Amino acid sequence: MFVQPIDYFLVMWFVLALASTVYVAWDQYRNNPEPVVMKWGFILVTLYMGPLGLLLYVLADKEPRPGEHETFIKPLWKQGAGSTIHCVAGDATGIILAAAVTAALGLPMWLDLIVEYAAGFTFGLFIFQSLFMKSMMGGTYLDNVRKTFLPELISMNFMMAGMAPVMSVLMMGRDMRAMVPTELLFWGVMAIGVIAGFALAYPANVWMVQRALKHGLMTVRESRGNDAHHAAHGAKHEHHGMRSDATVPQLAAMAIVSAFALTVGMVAPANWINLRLSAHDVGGAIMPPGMIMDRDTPAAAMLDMAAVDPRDVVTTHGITERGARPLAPRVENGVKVFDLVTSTVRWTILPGVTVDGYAFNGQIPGPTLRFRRGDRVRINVTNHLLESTTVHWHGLILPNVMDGAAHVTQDPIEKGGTYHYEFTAVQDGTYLYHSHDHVDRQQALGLYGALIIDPAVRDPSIEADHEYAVLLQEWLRREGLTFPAMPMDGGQPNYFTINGRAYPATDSIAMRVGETLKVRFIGSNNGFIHPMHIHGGPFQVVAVDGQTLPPSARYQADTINVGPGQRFDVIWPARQPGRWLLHCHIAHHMTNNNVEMRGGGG
Ligand SMILES: [Cu+2]
Repeated sequence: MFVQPIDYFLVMWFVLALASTVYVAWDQYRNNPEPVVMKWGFILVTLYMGPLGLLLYVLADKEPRPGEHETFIKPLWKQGAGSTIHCVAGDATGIILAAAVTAALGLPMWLDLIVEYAAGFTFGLFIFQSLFMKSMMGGTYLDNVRKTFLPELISMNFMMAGMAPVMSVLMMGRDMRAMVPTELLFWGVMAIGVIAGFALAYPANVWMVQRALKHGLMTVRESRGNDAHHAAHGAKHEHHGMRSDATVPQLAAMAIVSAFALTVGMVAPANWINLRLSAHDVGGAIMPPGMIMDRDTPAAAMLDMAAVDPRDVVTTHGITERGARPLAPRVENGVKVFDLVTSTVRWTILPGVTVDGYAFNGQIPGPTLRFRRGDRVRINVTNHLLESTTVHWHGLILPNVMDGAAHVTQDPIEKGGTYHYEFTAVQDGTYLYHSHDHVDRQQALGLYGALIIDPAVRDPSIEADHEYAVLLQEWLRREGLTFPAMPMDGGQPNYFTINGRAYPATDSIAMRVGETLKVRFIGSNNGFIHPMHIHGGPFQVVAVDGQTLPPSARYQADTINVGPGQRFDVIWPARQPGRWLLHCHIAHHMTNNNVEMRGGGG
């Protein structure tokens, strides 16, 4: 539930709002001499506006000392506030109920706004004004509908002119949990919207009360009997007694301006926000800071770049848990069988720094699968992610249906499903496996691993005393959330890992002078090229993309560009004693969140 700091604030706000509402309700019914409709107006508005509603109540309406209500509520600003309360209570209730229903139905935002306006207006006019006020105003229900139509329209227009842009901008902002009624943030946005609507509707209400178009605050003393109502306006207190002196041009101009404000509030956000999307499309997604989201950004793009929801994490792995651990196959009828299971995990890349990612068998990178050329292998992939996935065996020659390209060679593996990949290894060398469904997102979040196929016949010229595979990845972690890193606005990474760890939490390889080390560089990342460099002299490149180079084609280098999907096997001799670095030569990739730690990072 607590995903962002604002969630703590929201809990505080709603506790205050509930406490304020309970107080206002208690005081209204115990002490305050005013009509039932106003009691409920203040109760609802305090529920929506929290402590601000309470403040308004005690400053403008709560009887300060017995018998003073009549004089206390006389000032025009209080009358205007009462009139606005009245409008907001009805309209906002309609709008909020409609917003919850339209979100549940998954209507696009633009239609949400229209339904909300209609619901707010209907609720305000037909129920809150006409029905509840009938007892106050006298006359028939239809008389009341007719009389209150124009004032209600003007007030509602201004109310929605304030509320609509707040809803559009905040619900479809960076944290789209605001679109989902089961999230506190949704109710927080409603509260801000009501406050904005109140502020915009207030001036018009002051004018309408002044011109006797609307009722403001009133006093009703129960003890004096049913017909002893005392309106605050002295002479205007009798039934049917409201005679407005507003002129037709005044009313027309007010109505036109309110309609213009409404149009701006409803339509203007569509310049910047994709109002065709619905809560079903993108509700709950939290977008990275700096991502460009405009009126054309499709829902799929938002889902692709959205943070992993920390509430989806099923297991947490500390700094002692390693990725890329060798996975021993079991042999069934001569077939080497591996089981891979995907899930959402919290993975530690540095002491105190975790990422929320997608893992095979709870590891980032996934387990290292190693077998021999000529082996028959079967890999059962079970998907426990909340989204579909597949696995592609990068660089392998195999039957098309085993290639793992979602929607191309197979249907994606849905949540809870399993796909059996089976093939015979006809190559040897360094390969990799990775997700091939929403690759942009899933591989960047950790769905990759090393695939090492030993030659059928040993070749001492490509062997070394030590061996180490380097699987590269970029990460974007901000505000406590992990987003898939990608070369796109808002997607730039700020952490870089080798085998799921950033320096100085990376591995060291202990060797003696004269020994050799075979490094298998694997471009398991998918957005950036990393010029990988080893200190202490050149290495020999002996294989490229799994293909062993003939001796005449092997070459010396000390830096090699490892692009996404590429593999290079290099042999590095330890020539001098000491500590020698292996790192990416893009200096920024040697930092952790832009910080160099103990001489490096990443
Ligand atoms: Cu790099």
